[in-house]
This record gives sequence, C-alpha cells and structure tokens, in this order.
Amino acid sequence: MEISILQKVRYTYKPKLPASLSGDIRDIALNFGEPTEAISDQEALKDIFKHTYGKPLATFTKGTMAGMGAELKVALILSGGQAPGGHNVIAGIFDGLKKANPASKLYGYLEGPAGLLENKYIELTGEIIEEYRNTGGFDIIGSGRTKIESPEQFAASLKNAKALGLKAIVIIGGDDSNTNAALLAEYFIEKGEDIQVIGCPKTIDGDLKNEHIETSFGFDTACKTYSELIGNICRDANSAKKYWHFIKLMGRAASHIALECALQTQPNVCIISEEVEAKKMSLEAIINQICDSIVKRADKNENFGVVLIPEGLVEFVPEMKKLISELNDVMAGHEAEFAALHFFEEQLSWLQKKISADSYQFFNSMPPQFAKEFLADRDPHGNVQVSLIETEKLLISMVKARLSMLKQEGTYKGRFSALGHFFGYEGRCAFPSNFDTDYCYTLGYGAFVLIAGGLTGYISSVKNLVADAKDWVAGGVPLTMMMNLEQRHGSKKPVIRKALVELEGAPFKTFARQRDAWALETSFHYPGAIQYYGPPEVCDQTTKTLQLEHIK
Ligand code: FBP
Repeated sequence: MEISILQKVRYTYKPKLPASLSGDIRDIALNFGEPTEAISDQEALKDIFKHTYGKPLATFTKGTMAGMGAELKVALILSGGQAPGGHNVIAGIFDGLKKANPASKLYGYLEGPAGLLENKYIELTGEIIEEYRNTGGFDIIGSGRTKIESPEQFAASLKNAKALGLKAIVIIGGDDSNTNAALLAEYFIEKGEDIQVIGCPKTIDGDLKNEHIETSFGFDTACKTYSELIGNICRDANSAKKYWHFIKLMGRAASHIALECALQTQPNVCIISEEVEAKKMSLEAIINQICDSIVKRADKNENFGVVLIPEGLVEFVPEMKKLISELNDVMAGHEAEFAALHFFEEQLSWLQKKISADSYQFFNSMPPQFAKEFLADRDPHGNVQVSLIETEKLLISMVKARLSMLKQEGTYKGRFSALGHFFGYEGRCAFPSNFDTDYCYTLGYGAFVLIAGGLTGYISSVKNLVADAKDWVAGGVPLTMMMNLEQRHGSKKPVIRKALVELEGAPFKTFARQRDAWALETSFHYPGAIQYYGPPEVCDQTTKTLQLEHIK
C-alpha cells in the first residue's frame, strides 16, 4: 500500500517515556497512597461500587512486582469519538505486554463496546501494530458509542471476555466510557471473575480532567489543528477585509477547545459557554456582545472579523438549557410515542402539552430549521448531539437581524457579510503532535503496568505534563474518585464529572484580560501547522491551557 512520506517517517519516531517506565519492564513497581473518596455522593457510590470504591492512588516506581512477566491475554476497546494518539495508546499496551512476556496476546474489540457485546475482535499482532505507530485515527479496530447498560449487556460482556480467556480489558474513552469501565470492573468482581478493567483518558474535548488527569489525549493535536485553520481564516479575513467568519468548534458542553483556540489565534470574539451560564446571559445578550464588536470595527472601516463559538453553547444559554433539559426528559420518558411523530407540526403540538409554556414559546420562536435540530436523536449516553446543531448559522441570522435594526436607528454604518464554518472532524484524526504521541504511548504502557500489578477500576494517568517527558509522573487513579451522581435519561446515575472551563482558572483569566482589545483591534495570531521535526520550542510545546494551568 502507498503511504505518505510523513507516515513513513513517523513510523520511525520513538515515543518518549517517563523515567519510571523506561528501562527494564521487570524493574517497575507500584507505590500506593491513602484510600480515596468520590468527589460527592460518597455513600451512594460506596453502595454501587462495593468492591472498587475508595482504592488508593498508585504511582510507578523502580522495583519488582509479582504479576510482571505472567503470560496474559488483554483486550482493548476504542470508545466514542476519534482522538489523535489512540493508536499509540495501543502500541504502548502492546509493547509493555510483549516486553513482559512475548507469549502474551493483545486483542482489539471491533467498532467500540459493541465489539465486546457481539464478540467481534481481532488479535493485534506486531505486524498490525507496526502499520499504525504514531499515526492518527482509530481505524486499526474502529470505534463506537454503544453503552454497556442493560443486565443482558453486562452478562454478554462477561461471557465474551471469559470465552477469550481475558485477564483484562482496557477501555480507551471519555467520561462516559470510563464510567462504563468502572461499572464493568465492579460487575466482574461481583460475579467472582478475575477480569480487570483499566481506562485511558481520551477525548479531544479536554473535559476529562481533574487533579490527577491533567489533560485527555487528543486535545493537544485537535486544538493545534483547529488553530492552524482558524489562523488561516483570520489571515484571509484580514486580506480580503469583507467577511465576518463565525466558526463553531467541537467540544460538546465544555468550551476548552474554543478557549485554547482563542488563546492561540486571538479572534475578535470568542464565546465561552461556562461564562454564559455563570452570568445567565440570554441569547440576546450574546448577540449584543458580537454586534458590539462588529459595530465598533465598522466605525474603523474594518468590516471583517472572526467569532469562535463552542458547539455546546446552546446547552448553557438559560432559556435553551431549560428547553433542552425538558426535551431530554420528555423524549426519554415517552420514547415510543415521540418516535411515532413523523412531522415537525405533529411534534410541535405534542410538545406544547408536554413542556413548560416558556420553553414551548422559545422553541416555537426559533426558525423551524434550527428548532428541528433540537429534536435530533440523543446519543447512547442521553446527550444532545450538539455537533448537529448549527449554532453558527443561528447566530449569523440573529446578528444580521440585530444589525439591520441598528442600521435603521443609525448606530451601525458598516457592511455585514458572514460565513459559517464548523471545525470538528478535521482535527480528530490528525497525525498526533509529538506531545500526544509521547503522552498516549505512556498512557498505554502505564495501562499495561496497572494490569500487571493486578489493579482494576483504575484509569491510567500521567502528571507533570509540562515538564520533559522523562520527568512525567505516571500511575493509576481509581475511577470512583472522579465520580458523582447525575441526572441521566430521567434518573440519577453514577458518572465521572465533566470538567468545564473554570472562570477562576488561569486560561480563562488570561483570555478575559485581552478580549476587549481583540474585539476592537485586529490582533490575530497565525500559529501555522503542527511541526513534528525541528527545535523543541516549535515542536514540543504543550497547549497554552496546560501551560497556564501549571502556573500556580
Ligand atoms: P468524545 O466525547 O467521544 O471524545 O467525542 C468527541 C466529539 O468529537 C465531540 O466533540 C462531538 O460533539 C462528538 O464527538 C461528535 O460525535 P460523533 O463522532 O458521533 O459525530
């Protein structure tokens, strides 16, 4: 098969490992801390996770471990949306497993958790792994969003894992998938089976993070890819001087991607959903904020600019949030009834009887093409698929309407021509940056060591990520430590808490200090493409978010 020159050269890249994982694999041991607690709802979680709750933090150190070197069968699952670096997590697990015992075997369940339920897997041989080292994508085994939820699905998981003689399963996924990993770990022990489950923090959204998970893999590469594209658009806007570009960015509920891209490119406006929620900003207030920049720049004859919009914005604007939550509940509570309504008008009159008058009025006031997007199928975890809602277009149409009013009042004298963009899929399978390449390999290698150490219900973790890779601190974090109870599908469920942008955090504060100047002046930055070879200050920088979060 013909491959690109970069792919060929990337095959030869040797990912860096922290000192604790370098050298002889038989010289790695685990250090344990104190027992841990969940972030809230401790008693309820203790009851749900009877065997796995409250385990101690683990870090890798030099030493020996009884389980290292045993012949093992391990399987892995790629779960949810693609994120750059997934193949290197797999390469890290594979290399650890084979170094410890060449007779051990690694399997990949095909197309996400569904592969485990349907017993569809392949053995990941050295030959296959070599083809995917240091590359983007999840195409080695595919991914999927099936949730393991029903008693039958848990039973099928156990049956298939036992049939393959597995010692452990590694689930590479985001908050929902790692919640699933925790539940599966608990279930296997409950059933008296010694099958360990280890998670790995994946998601471009950057919202699976906390004190122990500094960032999820893929965030670095995805943000750098989007920032390159945004920078190119900024330069085009500044060259043509005729368009306002409204760019929606992936990231689900959290605005980490939008914030990081804003820090990298300095657009005129970047909306941060978490601020919208904290300040209870209505849709009208958001439109006014954007129009303010447009009007002021028009006064200087600058009828162009760039606006960044996080895709989850709709879930944070108070009136939209209320509407979505009511829609989620009625759609989950009356699934069959709702599915039988085929026309928008039918859905509208059905909803009038089911949701509050305020929400109905707001829903009905939206242009039907946007309103329909709020009724699209929820994902298997019950989330609205915000990537399907064309917020950038909705904002453009509302800004246009507001500007024509301002024109009539005589307060706006410019020209407004807008283009909408959505960046998401462009960044999820990019060649991983050097950071993601090394980080993912370490996560995978670490996941194997956690398995060899006999742990279950843990997520592989790497800390001190702004330092040189040799000084990274790797280990395992008990999944229950990151959990709380949340309303899902109409009832309280244990879930890993999503990390949203902190308004008191350094990344947001750094942005907030500069945004008024960016709104007025053309201050664009053009980061250019990810560089893989060259000086470390060009190739090995982490995200600005990570750097700023490390400054205490
Ligand atoms: P994960 O949470 O699974 O990592 O997904 C990330 C993401 O890219 C979101 O940013 C986006 O909203 C969603 O996936 C899109 O989903 P899909 O891949 O199903 O279109």
